[in-house]
Amino acid sequence: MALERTLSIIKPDAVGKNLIGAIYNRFETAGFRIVAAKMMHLSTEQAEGFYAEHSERPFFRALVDFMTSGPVMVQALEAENAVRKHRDIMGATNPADALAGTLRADYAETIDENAVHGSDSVESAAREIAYFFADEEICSRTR
Ligand code: RTP
Ligand code: MG
Repeated sequence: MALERTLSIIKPDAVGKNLIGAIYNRFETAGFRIVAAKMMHLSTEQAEGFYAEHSERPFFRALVDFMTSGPVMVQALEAENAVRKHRDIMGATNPADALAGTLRADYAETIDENAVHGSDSVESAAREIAYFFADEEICSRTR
């Protein structure tokens, strides 16, 4: 099976709760390699551009306000089946629906502030990784 990459964001609530290390440990224990990473405080324009697909949804303003409320940790993760595997360890969008042992069940309280983002398809992953990282910033062990 081919290696895949996904774009992961530790959101401002989880960064604020000092959970970067705990969440990185989950990624590494699950078999991901962190191949690029940066801490950022997103501008309104960066957050709006990242979540452009949701621009007509009623929660868009709140989502942008939350994502710009503090620093985030952005990483590209590499593994077999990375997109699916990362969605599985994140858990459902609403932490109330997330399976026990997932990041959102363990570290988030509400659907609006749900600790982590993960790409939802291989195509989104490619677009989202390119949104934050130049090719030369990705330190893949595979090349
Ligand atoms: P994400 O993009 O952040 O990884 O989350 P997701 O795929 O699980 O959920 P998505 O549908 O892409 O929604 C993006 C973020 O918007 C907020 N949201 N609120 N109130 C609502 O019904 C609602 N639906 C979505 C969530 O914070 C979600 O993470
Ligand atoms: Mg999404």
